Amino acid sequence: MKRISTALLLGGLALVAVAGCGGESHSSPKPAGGTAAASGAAAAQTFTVHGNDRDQFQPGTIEAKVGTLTLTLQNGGVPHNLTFKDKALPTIGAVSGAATRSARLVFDKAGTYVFECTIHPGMEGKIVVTP
Ligand SMILES: [Cu+2]
Repeated sequence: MKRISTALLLGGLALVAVAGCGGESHSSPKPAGGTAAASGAAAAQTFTVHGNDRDQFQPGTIEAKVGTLTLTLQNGGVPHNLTFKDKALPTIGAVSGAATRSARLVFDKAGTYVFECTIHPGMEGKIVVTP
């Protein structure tokens, strides 16, 4: 009799743990929208991208020229990082709130460089680099 009640108790704990996983942060990220161009001369471009609390990068598309771009990440209450699929490019570690982090990106050639937040699968953006 005592064994059975222990098993029931454990089952109840497992249910509580699953129920505790509910919440907005588990919903799938929606595609990020918008396009904006980096500012400045090709050798000294700057841009700030925002990761919002709905797990989207805004804008989703950043336009830049072949050259050097200082990319700054600023988020809201939810921490996000910015990691390029092209591992030759530097990663920007997770930040939240008023904090920002930047990386200096050198683009030698035109192309589309996709980045993501590795904390939130599907949260992606891209930098379209033109000559
Ligand atoms: Cu994220």
